[in-house]
Amino acid sequence: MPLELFLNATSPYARIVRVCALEKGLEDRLILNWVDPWADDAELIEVNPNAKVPALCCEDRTSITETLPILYYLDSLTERPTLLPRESLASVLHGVGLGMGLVDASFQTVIARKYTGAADADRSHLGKRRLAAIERILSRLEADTVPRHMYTDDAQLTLDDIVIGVALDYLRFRMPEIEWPLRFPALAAWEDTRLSRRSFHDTRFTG
Ligand SMILES: N[C@@H](CCC(=O)N[C@@H](CS)C(=O)NCC(=O)O)C(=O)O
Repeated sequence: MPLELFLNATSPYARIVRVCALEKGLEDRLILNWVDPWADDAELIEVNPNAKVPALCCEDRTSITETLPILYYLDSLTERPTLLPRESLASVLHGVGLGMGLVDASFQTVIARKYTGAADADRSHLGKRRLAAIERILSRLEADTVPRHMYTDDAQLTLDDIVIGVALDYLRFRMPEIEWPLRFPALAAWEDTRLSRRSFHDTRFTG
C-alpha cells in the first residue's frame, strides 16, 4: 500500500507535510486524500479520532497524527536529503519551533474570527495574546533566525525553512492586513526564494 495523506487545501499544517514529502522525493509513494476535517468525515475519524488534518496512513496502515510526528516519519523514509541534519539540529529545531508557533497563532486567529466574528475574536484576551505572539515571532525571525540562512534558491532545505516558509505564506493568505512583507523586508526577500521552489509552488494555498 502507498502512503496516504489526509489533507485539505487551506491547512498550513497539511501543506508543511506536502512540501516535506516533495523535498524528500516521496511524491510517487504518496496518495492525497482530500477531506473536510470540519465535516466529521468518517474515514478521517477512523484514522484520526481527533478529526484533524494532516493524518498519515503508513504503508503498513499504521496511522500517524499531528504534523511534527508525521514530518519525523517522512524524514526517516529516505536517508537523503535529510531535513533534520545532526550537525545543526538545535538551530533547525529552534526555527521549527518559531514557525510552528506562528502557524498555531495564525490558524487559531483565523478560526476564532470565523466562529465568533473578527472584532470579538481579536478583542478577547486570548485573541490579543495571539496577535501579540504573531508580531513577536515575526520580529524574532526578521532579526535573528532568517538572516542565518542562505538565500540561494538551490540550497537544500531543512525542516525550519519549510515550516517558516509555509507559516509566512499562510499569514499572507489569511491575514493580509498584517502586511508583513512590507514591514519585514529581510523575511520577504527570504520568503521569495522559498516560494519559487517547486515544492512550495505546487502546494499553493487555494480556496
Ligand atoms: N496540532 C495539529 C493541528 C492540526 C489542525 O488544527 N488542523 C486543522 C486544519 S488546519 C483541522 O483539521 N481542524 C479541524 C478541527 O479542529 O476540528 C497538528 O500539528 O497537526
